[in-house]
Amino acid sequence: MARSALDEMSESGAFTRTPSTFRNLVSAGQATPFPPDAGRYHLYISYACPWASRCLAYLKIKGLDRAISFSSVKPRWERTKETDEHMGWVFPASDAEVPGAEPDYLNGAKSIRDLYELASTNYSGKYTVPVLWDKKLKTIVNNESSEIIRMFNTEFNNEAENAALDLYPPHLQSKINEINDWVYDSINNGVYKCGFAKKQGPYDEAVNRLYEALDKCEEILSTQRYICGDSLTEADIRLFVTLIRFDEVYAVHFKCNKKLLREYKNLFNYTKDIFQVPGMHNTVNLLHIKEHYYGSHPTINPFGIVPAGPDLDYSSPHDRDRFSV
Ligand SMILES: N[C@@H](CCC(=O)N[C@@H](CS)C(=O)NCC(=O)O)C(=O)O
Repeated sequence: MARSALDEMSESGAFTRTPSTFRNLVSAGQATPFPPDAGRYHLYISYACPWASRCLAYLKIKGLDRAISFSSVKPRWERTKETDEHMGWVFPASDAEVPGAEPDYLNGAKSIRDLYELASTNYSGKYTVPVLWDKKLKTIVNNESSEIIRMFNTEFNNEAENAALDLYPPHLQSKINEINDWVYDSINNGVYKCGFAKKQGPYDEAVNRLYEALDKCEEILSTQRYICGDSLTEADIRLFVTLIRFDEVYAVHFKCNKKLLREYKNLFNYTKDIFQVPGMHNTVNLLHIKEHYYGSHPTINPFGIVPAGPDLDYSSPHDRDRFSV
C-alpha cells in the first residue's frame, strides 16, 4: 500500500521515520555512472519541506544554478492516483496555478510518486522530496538530503560560482557531525516527533528534548556567531531550516509552544543572520510552508485552516555582527 509520513505514527504513539532508499552518489573523482556533468541533474523539491529546502539552500549559496536545475511541487498534498487513497506531492497543471510551483516539464509526471515509479518498478517506500533526478539515465540518483548537500558542497565545484565555500571543511567535520547528531534527533526530527505523537508520553519526551536542545543552542550562540564557531557550516543550514518554520508552523501545528523562537534572543537573531546569507532568502517560501503543513495533515488539523500569523520579518536587522572580527 502507498505510504506517507502519516503512516509513521506508530501504535506505541511515537513517530518513527523510515530511512531513504536511493543512495547513489554523484562523484567528481572516480569512475561512476553519475559524473557531475553540468545540466545533467534536476532537484525536485517542495519549498515547504525542510529536508528539500536544505538542498535548495546549497544549490543557491554554492551558486549551482547553471549546473543543476530545480523545481517545486504544489504545497498541499493531494490524491496521487485515482485508483487509491494515497495523498502526496503533486505538480500543478500550469505555471499560473500556484506561484512558485511548476509542472514537471522534464518527465511529464503528475506527482512525485510517478517519478519513483518511473525509477523503480518495485518501490515500496514513501514518495518523498527531495529527489535528485538524473536526466540522462532517467532515474533517481539520491533521495536523502543529508547526502545531496554533501555532493553539492564538493562534487560540482567545476561549475559552482562559489566553489571556494566549503560548508564541511575537514578541520570542522567531527564538530559538525557531533552537532548534527543531536540537532537532527532533538530539533529537526524532534518537532515531527512532537507533532506526530499519538500518545502523551512520546509527546512529553519529544517536547522536553526539543527544548533542552534549543536552550543548548541559545547558550552556544551567546558566545559565537555560528553553531560550530566563527564560520558558517553545514550544521547552520541544517538547523536553520527548522528554525525558520518554528513560529509560523511548529509552535502551533506541532504543539511546540513551550517557548517561541522569537523569545530566544540569540536563536532569533541567528535565524535572521542565516536568512540574510546571499541566496538564502530565495529558498524560503512561507506561503508554501504554511499551506503545506496546515493543509496536508488532516489527523492534526482536520479542516486545513491556515492560521494568519505571526508573519515575522527575517530580513530586519540582527545583532550577530557583534561576533565579527
Ligand atoms: N530522509 C529524507 C526525508 C525527506 C522527507 O521526509 N520529506 C517529506 C517532506 S518534509 C516528504 O516528502 N514526505 C512525503 C510523505 O511522507 O509521503 C531526507 O532528509 O531527504
